[in-house]
Amino acid sequence: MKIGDVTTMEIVNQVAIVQTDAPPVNALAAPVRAGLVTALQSAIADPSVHAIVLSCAGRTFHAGADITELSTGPVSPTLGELLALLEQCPKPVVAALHGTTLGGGLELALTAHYRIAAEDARVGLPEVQLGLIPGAGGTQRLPRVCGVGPALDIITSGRHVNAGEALTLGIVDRLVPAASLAAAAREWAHELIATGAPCRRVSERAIEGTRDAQHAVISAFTAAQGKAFSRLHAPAAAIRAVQAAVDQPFAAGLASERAEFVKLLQDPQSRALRHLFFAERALSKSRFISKEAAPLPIHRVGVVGAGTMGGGIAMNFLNAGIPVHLVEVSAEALERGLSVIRRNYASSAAKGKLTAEAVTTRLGLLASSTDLASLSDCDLVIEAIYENMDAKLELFGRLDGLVKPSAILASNTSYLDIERMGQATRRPQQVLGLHFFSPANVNRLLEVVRTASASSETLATGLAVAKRIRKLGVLVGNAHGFVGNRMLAQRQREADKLILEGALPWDVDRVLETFGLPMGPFRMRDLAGMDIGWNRTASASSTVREILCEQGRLGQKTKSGYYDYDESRRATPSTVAERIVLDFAAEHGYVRRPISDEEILERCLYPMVNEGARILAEGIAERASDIDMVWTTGYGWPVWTGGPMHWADQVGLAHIVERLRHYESLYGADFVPSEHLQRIAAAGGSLG
Ligand code: T1G
Repeated sequence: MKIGDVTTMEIVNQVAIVQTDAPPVNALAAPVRAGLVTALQSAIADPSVHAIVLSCAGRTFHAGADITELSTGPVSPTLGELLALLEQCPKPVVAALHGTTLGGGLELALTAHYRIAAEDARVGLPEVQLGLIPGAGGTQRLPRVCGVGPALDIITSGRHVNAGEALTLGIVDRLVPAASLAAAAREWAHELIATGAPCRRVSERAIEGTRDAQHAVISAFTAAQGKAFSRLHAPAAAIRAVQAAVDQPFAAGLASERAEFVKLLQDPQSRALRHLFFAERALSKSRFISKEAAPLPIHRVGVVGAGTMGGGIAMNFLNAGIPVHLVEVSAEALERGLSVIRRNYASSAAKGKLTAEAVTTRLGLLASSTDLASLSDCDLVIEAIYENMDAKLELFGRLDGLVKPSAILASNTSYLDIERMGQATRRPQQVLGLHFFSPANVNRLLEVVRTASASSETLATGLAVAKRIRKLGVLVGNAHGFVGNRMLAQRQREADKLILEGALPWDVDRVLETFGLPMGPFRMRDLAGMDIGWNRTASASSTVREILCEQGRLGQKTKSGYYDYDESRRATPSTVAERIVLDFAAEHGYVRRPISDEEILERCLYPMVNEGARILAEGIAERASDIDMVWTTGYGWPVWTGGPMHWADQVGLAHIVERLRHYESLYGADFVPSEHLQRIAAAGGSLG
């Protein structure tokens, strides 16, 4: 019978079967909590009920608290109130877990007296990924079922634990095939009744090991993390909460956990990470893709160009089990490309990341030739040839005549006009950009570039392909540099100017790496290779970068660039590079001056925000949060700031506009605040 909006309860042979049906993931929102409280109260009061089963319909048992509610105040019955009622229930309660039982869902299950799970279920406490810690007893109960060490690992990593490991750790008591979970849970409840089983409360259990041993585990774990958690607040809070579980009685430990949780709830880091949680899920919704648009099935992929990018692109599809045909202009170039792919797989196998048979399977899906016609049966062909528009136009024209009518043609270009490439074919509606980021087989970002002609089906296919090869697909407009590189250019320009005006490359890198970027612009150039886009014949010592290339200082691969590199690629600021910078600045009339870290940061990042505002105003990105996803996923922008646009909103747009105007007065047009940014700032609004 219906107990609440999303809750039903059936009483069958003295067992109350409570089921929640609140798609999409049975999040523990207010109606769900209210239904469970009502059901428990009713079952407790009903003398015909001797045991209770808690279950969910749909794809998963409760996947956590409702994250959307976290930004608003708690609504009664709170999760804490529900779990207190559950904990004190005088009749045995069995939680039947399937799907992904996460966060508050697992905390609810741990408060039940017994736990049975489907063999393919997963459990976890991923709150740290939201900048939080479990706030409903997870840090107190998990150590009591699996010990301090595994609890610290699970809570501070937020990782999912598969059913087998959960059984081994004692998080769940029984595993059954998914199809028989409901029946097995019912039968177990009957068994508990028949055997007079107690209400086994986790809160009443002691944590395994002596107090000293538990402290030793916590100390060792903390030490082992090193700097892994240095910038994030939640993991350290989680460790403190687990420490409280060890040192304090349950009720006091629960209060300590609550205090840590409430503090994190207000923490800007958690707001930023919760922003990114929803930002990622918004990506699949686009006004440019009709809801009826069905992605084209992709059974075979062609890749033209077996260079660094082409080879990496091909690996993504091989890794997803999709056959690839790789084409190059010559046998030598093809062999070079194939050997890089083989070497990458061999390296993964050597590191234990792939088994030998997995490598064999993947390479078995790879065909190659120097003949474009061999792509005739591909459903998707991606060109990854050199960045030359004429060459790409000619290639698209040839491909158009060779591949099947339904095939989609994609370009991996970093900044060229893909609509023009589409117009070189008779199928512009089936042409789009698939802009991979180096290293193509590792970097999770994929800009799916929407041309004016591309159909909904083509765009839907682009996003579906991204998901299938485990990339984060961000739909972007067809403008020079799309989103990521267009904003990156702003930062690179300022970085190059700053080292002539008074800073040195390692000053700029230090400031941006201290901000949280994994690598500053100069260290990044050394890594990628200084000679990308460098023309040896035309090079005329016109920039510091040209001079470094002319002197063979191509970066890490030559053990010298802006930095010098030792055998293990450790970087040291190069006195040679410093001399080149200083001489170049002198020859070009720069009067060097001390430049503050604040100026370096503002001049590198605020123009990026400004460009992001232009990108939004032009519709090249549909949402500010899309830009945040591009930068946090593809460039390592620190997730705890939420991405450049969320971060700008926190810094304050009026302040950013004021600082841009200040730099405009000193350095001119590069700093003119965009119309969009000024308008939002003046209105006291936000980009996101
Ligand atoms: N709250 C609200 N909405 C949620 C949600 C949640 N916990 N989880 C998912 N959704 C929505 C999501 O926004 C999307 O909506 C749809 O469900 C499908 O999600 C006290 C405080 C469960 C593994 O962190 O990891 O408990 O876009 O696309 O790929 O200690 O969702 O369709 O409108 O991701 O199949 C802890 C977060 C919360 C789990 C399913 N729990 N969710 O993945 O689908 S904090 C989590 C996930 C907490 C307590 C604390 C995944 C998933 P829409 P999806 P999926």
